[in-house]
Amino acid sequence: MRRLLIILILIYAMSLFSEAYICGTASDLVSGTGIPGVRITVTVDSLLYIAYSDTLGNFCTESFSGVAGLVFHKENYQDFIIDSLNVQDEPVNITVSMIPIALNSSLSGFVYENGNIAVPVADVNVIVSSAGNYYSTISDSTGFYFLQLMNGNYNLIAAKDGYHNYEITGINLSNSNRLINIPLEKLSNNNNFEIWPGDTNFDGVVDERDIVAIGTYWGYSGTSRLHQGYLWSANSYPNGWSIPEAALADCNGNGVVEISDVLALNINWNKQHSNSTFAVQPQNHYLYENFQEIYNSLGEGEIDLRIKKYIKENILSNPGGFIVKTIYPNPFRIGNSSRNETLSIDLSNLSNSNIELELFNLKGQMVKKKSIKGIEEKSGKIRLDMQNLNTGIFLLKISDNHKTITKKIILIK
Ligand SMILES: [Ca+2]
Ligand SMILES: [Ca+2]
Repeated sequence: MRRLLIILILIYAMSLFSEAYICGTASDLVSGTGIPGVRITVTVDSLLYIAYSDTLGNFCTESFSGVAGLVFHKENYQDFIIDSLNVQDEPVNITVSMIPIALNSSLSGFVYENGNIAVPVADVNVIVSSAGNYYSTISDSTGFYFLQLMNGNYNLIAAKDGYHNYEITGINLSNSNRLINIPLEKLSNNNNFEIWPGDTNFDGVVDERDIVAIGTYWGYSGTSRLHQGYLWSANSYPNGWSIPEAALADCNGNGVVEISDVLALNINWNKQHSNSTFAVQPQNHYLYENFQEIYNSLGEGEIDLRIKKYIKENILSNPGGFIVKTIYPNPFRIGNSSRNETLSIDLSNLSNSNIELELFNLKGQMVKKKSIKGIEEKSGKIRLDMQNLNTGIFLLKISDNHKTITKKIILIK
């Protein structure tokens, strides 16, 4: 009894001095969702602790202090092992991505620009096919793509607007993981932009809509322009920007998109040029916080107030932008004339804006286009006529004034 009491006191004393613990999330590398029921075995010296992740994949170990070894184990996943993790006075937060072993091969690599590994290309559609089955993913901000696949022979196509497609045929996967880097080459016409300081969307006039590209590419940097400043004249496009549209947002040409570029809208407000042949849409999804920062830094002058009003009504009131709820049917079956050959795109969280649909084949050629202006409803269905198309993979680009979403559409017989 007395001995038990001493042990209890010892355990209590240890808990007083061992404040640190490890918490975190175990998630599936492919789907990104949390994995419930992962057994986390923690070994510290000769002590052993076991914890399990909850329904969301979150876990916390008991308190301890020292250098721990961790093993994450769950059926149908490769064990995830951390050899040594030093846990002293502070709680440690970790995220582990576990690799499913239900499928036995993977294809991964980096998409980078023109053979230059230092410039990753994000948002590239990587589509692989084998015997009529298609699998796809989109490269992340580091250019990394990952696909878990069955054994077999695959063809790969990487596609992104503004770049030549890249194709590889006959990739053999058999119980092994392949790393294939993809060099993407830019289409040369990206360098044909002229830069008029303030007209960031290149529609020929400086107005409040030009704030969208500045907020979208806030903080982006590239090479500076030959002639810097706000003078209303055509400047040639400087090479060295990973996203060409971001160079247009660098209004003063100092090589970075920041607050001084907003000044170009004030200085050149309502000025026009007739050199625009097309308006440029920002390619990436905008970050709400960037527009909030711009909004907060604007003053009370007439032009500033107009820009603020535009930001408030079109962006801040609509955080996250529009959402594509469903696209139906996809795969789309063609060649049956008794059916109504339209694709139905169900959108929500719309702001009062224009929606543009553009359908591209994998050669980058636009095969269908539809514009709808002045939408007042918050959600709705848009129908796209799909007649006269062949089977294959198509990319549907859905844009409003400040966001673009690209979805893959498969046409089958
Ligand atoms: Ca403009
Ligand atoms: Ca700048």
